[in-house]
Amino acid sequence: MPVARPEPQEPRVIAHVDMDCFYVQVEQRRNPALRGQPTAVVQYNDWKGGGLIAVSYEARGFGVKRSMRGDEAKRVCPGINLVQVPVARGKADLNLYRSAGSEVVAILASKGKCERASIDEVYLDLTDAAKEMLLQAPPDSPEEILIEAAKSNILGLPSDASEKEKIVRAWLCRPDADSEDKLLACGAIIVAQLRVRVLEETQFTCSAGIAHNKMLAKLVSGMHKPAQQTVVPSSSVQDFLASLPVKKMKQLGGKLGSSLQDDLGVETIGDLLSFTEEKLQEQYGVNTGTWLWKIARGISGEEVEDRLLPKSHGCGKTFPGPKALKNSASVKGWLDQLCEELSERIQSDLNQNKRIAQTLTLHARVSKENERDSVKKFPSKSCPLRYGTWKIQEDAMKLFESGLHDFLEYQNTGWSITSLSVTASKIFDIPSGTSSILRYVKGPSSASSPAIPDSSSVPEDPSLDNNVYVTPSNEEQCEPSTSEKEDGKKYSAISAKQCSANEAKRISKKFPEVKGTSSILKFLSRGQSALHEKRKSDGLICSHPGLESSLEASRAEEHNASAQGADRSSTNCGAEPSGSNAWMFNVEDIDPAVVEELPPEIRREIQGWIRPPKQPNTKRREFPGRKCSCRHVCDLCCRHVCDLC
Ligand code: TTP
Repeated sequence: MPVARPEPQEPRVIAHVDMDCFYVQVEQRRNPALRGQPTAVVQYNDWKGGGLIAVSYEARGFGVKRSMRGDEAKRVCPGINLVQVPVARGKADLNLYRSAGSEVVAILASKGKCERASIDEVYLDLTDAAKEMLLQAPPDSPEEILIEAAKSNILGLPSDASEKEKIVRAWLCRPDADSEDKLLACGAIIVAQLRVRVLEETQFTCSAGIAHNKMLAKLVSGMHKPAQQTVVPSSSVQDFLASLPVKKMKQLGGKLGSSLQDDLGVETIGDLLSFTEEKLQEQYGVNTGTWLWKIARGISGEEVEDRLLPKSHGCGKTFPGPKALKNSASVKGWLDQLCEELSERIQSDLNQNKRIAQTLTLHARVSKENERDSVKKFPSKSCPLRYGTWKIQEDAMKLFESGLHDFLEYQNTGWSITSLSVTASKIFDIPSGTSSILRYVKGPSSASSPAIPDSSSVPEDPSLDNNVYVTPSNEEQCEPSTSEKEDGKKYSAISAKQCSANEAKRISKKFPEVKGTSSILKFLSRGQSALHEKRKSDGLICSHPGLESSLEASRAEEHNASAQGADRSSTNCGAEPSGSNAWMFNVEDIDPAVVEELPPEIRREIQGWIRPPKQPNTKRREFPGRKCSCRHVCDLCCRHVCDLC
């Protein structure tokens, strides 16, 4: 649910940069013969020529659209080149595109705070860079303006004038401009410079929006594609929003947007101006009401996050129609493959970025035989993440079994799975001074590397204890079997035989109590409790049974739920269980960018959870004649009727 954030005191310069037909450009760089040709990238599933996921602008000129399949695209544009997405483990392998995106991010991040918003999108906070330019080398001569900046589209200026470029040059150098516009002009020049660098260094073109906030920058970045940028001066915000259809706004594409249309007759963002803040709050709650009132005026306080790396990693696969999985063996086969990929990705994140993921979540789309229209969803399940491919595979399978148990409610019926995914979330930077732990969680073979060790197996942090642990000199030597402390006392890392159930229990129970633990354990334990407290206060906690108790706990919960006549939500959110081995995860830990990579059905479900949290709303309201049947997380608890339906 949208939240109105406080506005910054000072004007900011924010850019949203979006690559043009990104996967196509990556393929064109791999095969330059495709440059300038109508080209599309198609899914690995080649039914009817495969679904198009990226379409070049040349192909778009022939009427080819992303919604088409390859066969249809060929009918519309016989000369089209169809390139298949690389495949690994029987599913799309996006690594090529991910690393191409990282190349671009590395360049863009050189000028200010940079938030990687998806595989091919980035937000930049260029306020400091723009201020510096204004102080050191303000644009004062139209002739000296970089050509790419002179080609900017500036809202409010005539866009089709024959002398557009001249007008833009003059606007960028206006001596009588107010300070906001001067900063924006500097921002436009900086973005143009960055886009030129991206082209020179990666061969990719991109488009951008430059405005005083994220919302406006994002709204205009795709306005003039490909390879162009659009600037939103404050003076043109009202005109721009007046005609902007509500559904174009990021958070208004779904039920809130439909409610605005159906219940208030609002078609454009500008239409919202006729409602007072109180009226909007009365209708949609304090937070959403204020947020709507502000966006109608182009106000948004959302900050650019300093984040170049994803908040989570996810791997998913869909099994449409006859490909649906109907038995545990086939689920295990696919889960093993998904987990193998996930394991490789978190291992490489650990090795390269010194980041550690803490939560493993399994999502699935399941229907019961003969009950295809049932609204009951498969409950997503989470547990502490243990490093090592086979451990992730084992835990994921247990999560699946636990979810299936809840889903089937003791019925002895057949089922069929149309999508599966695993996500590693709650990723933390490993604090400095904990390098020895890295030796434990990484290893030459991820399949043999251990879980995050428990307190009994982790070397003490030298900074905290006199028992100095000598870090092994290379990875091979520190295979996680048995190591010896200087005092001769042996300790072992978690052995392959130790089961996941104990792991869940140990991590959630022991961390806070461990004396003289390594700093990573302290860090993790601190992170846990801080997050827990925060989520409790936010009313955001989603409780997921630890592995050991998942079946028992879910049975008990189920019993409770049925006793209360409550509908268990698909996110398994609910009152915090009293069991000490409960494991908490926050849907906010899942990166929206990663969600984009998941199968569409799962994506929709998760996107329902990861809307920004809403503070408790004291004014409860109802839409007459409507009953909630959705699975939104409401602002009081997960079993209440949600605010939007
Ligand atoms: P987009 O940025 O949505 O689109 P695009 O870059 O292809 O084209 P545009 O110039 O209009 O921005 O998506 C980025 C990449 O993400 C896209 O190249 C392919 C991939 N993608 C999918 O795999 N599935 C999808 O449903 C979408 C929308 C994109």
